[in-house]
Amino acid sequence: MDKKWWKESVVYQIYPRSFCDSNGDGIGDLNGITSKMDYLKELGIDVIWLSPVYQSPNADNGYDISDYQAIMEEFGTMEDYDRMLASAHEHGIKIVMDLVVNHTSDEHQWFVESRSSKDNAKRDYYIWRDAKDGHEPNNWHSCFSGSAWKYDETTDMYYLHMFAEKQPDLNWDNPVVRDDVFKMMTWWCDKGIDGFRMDVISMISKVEGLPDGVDGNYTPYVCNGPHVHEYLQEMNEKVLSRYDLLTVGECPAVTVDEAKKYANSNGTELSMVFQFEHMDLDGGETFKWNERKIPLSGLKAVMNKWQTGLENCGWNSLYWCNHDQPRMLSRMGNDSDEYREVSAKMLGTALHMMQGTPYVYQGEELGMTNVPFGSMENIRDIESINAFNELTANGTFDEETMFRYICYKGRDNARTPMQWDDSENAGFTTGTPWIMVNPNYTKINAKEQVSRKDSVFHYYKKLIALRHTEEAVVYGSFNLLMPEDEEVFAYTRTLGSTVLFIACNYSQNEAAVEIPAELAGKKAELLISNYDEQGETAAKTLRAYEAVVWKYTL
Ligand code: TEU
Ligand code: CA
Repeated sequence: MDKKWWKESVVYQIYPRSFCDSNGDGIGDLNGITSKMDYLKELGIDVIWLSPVYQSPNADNGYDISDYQAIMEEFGTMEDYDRMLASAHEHGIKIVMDLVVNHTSDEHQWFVESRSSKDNAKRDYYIWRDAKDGHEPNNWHSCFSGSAWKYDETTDMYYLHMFAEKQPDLNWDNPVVRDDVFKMMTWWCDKGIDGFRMDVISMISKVEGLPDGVDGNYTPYVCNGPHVHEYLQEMNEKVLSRYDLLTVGECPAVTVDEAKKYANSNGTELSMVFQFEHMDLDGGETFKWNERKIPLSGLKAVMNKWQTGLENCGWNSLYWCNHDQPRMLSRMGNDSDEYREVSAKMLGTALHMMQGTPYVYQGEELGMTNVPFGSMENIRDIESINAFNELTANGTFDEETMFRYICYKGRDNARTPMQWDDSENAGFTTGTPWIMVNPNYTKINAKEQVSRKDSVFHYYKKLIALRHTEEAVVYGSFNLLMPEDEEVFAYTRTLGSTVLFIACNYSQNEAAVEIPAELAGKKAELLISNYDEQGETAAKTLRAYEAVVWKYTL
């Protein structure tokens, strides 16, 4: 298998608004990130994925960009950015920028011009259509509730927005748009950045004619569209291939077969994709709002499909959470005082020992949990707010139920401030935070965890280090064990004569594991475990949320 630095790396995602506030305005910023570089170095990560820091009116916290070559005022200046980049590089940490080019803000100069008249030179930068029989051009739903079309009085036409009204979709079929995007990307690459995370990049090519979907479902006409690979190959040829980058495409509705193209090992498109199938197991894509847990057998089946499906022909990304998902611990583990740490370590083990590039979302390394929001007044996320309004108005849920679902699945769970210490506002800000702090910061915070050797932080540090010291963790082939079992997630990773045996108990009960025959009774080295006492060889039962990694040399 081709060796690449980005296959051997662990990425840490920073959501800048909530990471660290350096000037007391309640909003995280670039100088705040720079001040935490030593912390990230100690954790041992290789790459930072920075959620958007560009100029933005913040309808969707920076995923609505009004100038790609300027920094959001609240976050600082371009000088602050350059200092952060230099500091990261001095620490041996790379920076991957979030590239949001399926859409811009409606306040971007391109859109301001585009909407001004039908014959404006930038008119075709966006997707404009006439009304159809007096209503929207088609029946597509927006990801953020309501129709995906917005009527614009100036020219008596509609524009397409797959997300919020303030996020008009760019028209990628226009070669001038592509060139402008590529120029902007080149400008960032020349600054010395190390890659791009590409927001909803699977959605940039829409099926011609924009046909109605069943019940308004746009997926077949928007995701993995007719020209998406052609456009990415063009991007690769004109920009990406000229630098040494980590590129990861966020790809709603991607299948393994599609991923083999996006992340092909010839390197003609991207390094890897974010797939969603495992996140959708509790209802995600079809219907997000519920209180379901992700079931283990389903999770294993999906992970197995991706692990084996991309082996030797692509590359996986690995994640349990990000800024769009609730906290993994509350969704897949156990966030009670008794099991929080042990289950956080178990989930980390299950993820980090698979093949692919792991992503750690800020606070995951501390075992941060979902948030007791109390009321809708504390919710900031446009997706949650719009969904609340739509689904309570149309009678799908009563307000209480919908609010409960938002507390369980809403994106704000991941967006409350990073918990640095037990001082006021968790040490995130000296001012008033833009979103509430999780009250559990007094017991869950970085300061305490860094000072305690058996913390989740130190466990993650060890997991990350294993990727750098054990080649089999990076390049070993994956083999799922016990596929039907509802309690144990076990697999092996094999590289040459090395076999890693990974067993994780996803449940609170004691659970039996089957040790593969070729390993049974053999001497092995324990690489990591979330329980203190371990025997000489792999045990046949796992305690509550126990995780072990044994290394065999055959
Ligand atoms: O998310 C795209 C996406 O697929 C989301 O709709 C996601 O499924 C949803 O938020 C889960 O509830 C990206 C960004 O990661 C997200 O933060 C942005 O809001 C969105 O694109 C628009 O740019
Ligand atoms: Ca600030």
